[in-house]
Amino acid sequence: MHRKGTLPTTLDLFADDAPQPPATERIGPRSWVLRSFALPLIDRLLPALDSVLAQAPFRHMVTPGGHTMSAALSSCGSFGWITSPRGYAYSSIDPQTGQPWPAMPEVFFELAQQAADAAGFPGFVPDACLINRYIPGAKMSLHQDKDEQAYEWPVVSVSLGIPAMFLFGGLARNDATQRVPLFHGDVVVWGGEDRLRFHGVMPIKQAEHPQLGEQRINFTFRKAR
Ligand code: MD6
Ligand code: FE
Repeated sequence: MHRKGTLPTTLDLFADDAPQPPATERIGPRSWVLRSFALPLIDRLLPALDSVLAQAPFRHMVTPGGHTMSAALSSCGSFGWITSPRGYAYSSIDPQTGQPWPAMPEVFFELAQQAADAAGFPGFVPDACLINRYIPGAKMSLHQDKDEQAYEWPVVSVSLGIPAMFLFGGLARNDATQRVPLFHGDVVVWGGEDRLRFHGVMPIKQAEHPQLGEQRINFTFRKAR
């Protein structure tokens, strides 16, 4: 798309003939990475996130084993994910404020539903959205998402801010893991036979994002009940 007499601009990188990474990558039989899928909604997502966090600020939860998680957590929707000495659970009350969790913003819901639909799970109605914040050095150890009552629905995971290396394993803790780099706007959806696969996040590398600064924000949408 070079026009004679004009300098090439960065827009040329996105010209039709430039090599582009695939927009959708399959990482399991029913698991997909939807590249940049959240970007069309980003101008609505960020203010909605701020308003949720004003009502339910990030906090570092302590696992039943006594470890403080390096990622800070909040939630919105009917149910939030909490830790306690008795284990992990979904609760309709934020233990830090004694109030119900903030409602799930409409734009969050739209994004989760569109992504689930695109990945072959139409009709997804999430009732819980966990919000994780990672600063450089924070990580998430390999785990399964198994505190929900509705495994027939997928998990929809949205990455914003600085990049992460996501680890996607198998149904057994010791199964080999794939490394999947995730960038601002990418959405991962998995369900069906993949729903209980182990996964985690490697320690986040130092970086700065123009809109979000030195942090990665991850939303995971689930149907908890
Ligand atoms: C994260 N995500 O990406 C952590 N769980 O920050 C998760 O633990 C996760 O991304 C279930 C499904 C998708 C996820
Ligand atoms: Fe998880």
